[in-house]
Amino acid sequence: MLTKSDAALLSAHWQTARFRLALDRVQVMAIINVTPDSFSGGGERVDTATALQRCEAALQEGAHILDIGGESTRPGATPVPLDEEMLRVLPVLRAAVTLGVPVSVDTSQPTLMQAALDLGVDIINDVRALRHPMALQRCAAHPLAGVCLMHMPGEPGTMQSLAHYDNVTQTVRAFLAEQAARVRAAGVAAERIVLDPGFGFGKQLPHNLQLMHELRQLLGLGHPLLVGLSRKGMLGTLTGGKPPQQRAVASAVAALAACQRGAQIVRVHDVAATVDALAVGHALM
Ligand code: HH2
Repeated sequence: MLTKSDAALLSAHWQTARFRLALDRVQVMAIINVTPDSFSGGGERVDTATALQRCEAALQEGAHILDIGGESTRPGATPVPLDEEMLRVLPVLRAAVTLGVPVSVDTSQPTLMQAALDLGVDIINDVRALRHPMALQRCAAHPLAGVCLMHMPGEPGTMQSLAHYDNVTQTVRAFLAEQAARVRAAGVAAERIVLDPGFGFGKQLPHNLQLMHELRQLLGLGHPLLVGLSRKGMLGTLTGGKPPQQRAVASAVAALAACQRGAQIVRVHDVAATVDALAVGHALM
């Protein structure tokens, strides 16, 4: 549970392109993967109509934000060529921005960021924290778009070999502080920026657990925290080897635990289970 002094560090709003999101209630960000190779999915190719049905279902279940991505970043994933990522994602974004809710694009590619912002997308969610050349400039040139900056050492192909830390929380905190300062210095207002410790990205189970236990230490950075624990490998391990599609309960519990430590946005596959867990957790605690 948050102490009073921790609670004082929570943010009131997240400014995004079309919506100023009030963070007095946790924002549930639904994951819409338009990838044939996501760790959490069935390995099938997802067409635009199917992706849109998933968006509508997620909203019915209570999602507040749609996060649409065309590149798998699971450990060992190979990069997707830019034109393929654009082909997968842009038609879905074009339709999603008509649904009346904030839309996020999960990408590190500046060209796709620009195309998405031109379509009216609200948030750039970049697991590489806008470190590709021109990514920061594209976001800074927009007056309002929200950005999510995540901690990941190296690239998805190599990150698990970089999972060595003296103190993972201190390393992640220092990284996020530096990236947020860099993004603010480029002209992105503080209220547009959220930070994400990057659970599972270049981290082993003990690192993920330590980060979760010490999540409050990231509150003092002055930005809202977004966490993505949904269906991740650590939950497979903790549930005795359950496959990704059977990790909904574990994911909802993990989301609630993160929110009790100050996370204000949760990125999830299982929206209905998460919404229930947060509602009950909020009422009981
Ligand atoms: N995790 C994944 C992808 N994008 N973005 C943020 N901000 N935080 C995360 O933890 C995060 C993320 C990986 O999960 P998923 O999209 O389900 O899998 P894949 O990358 O295999 O498509």
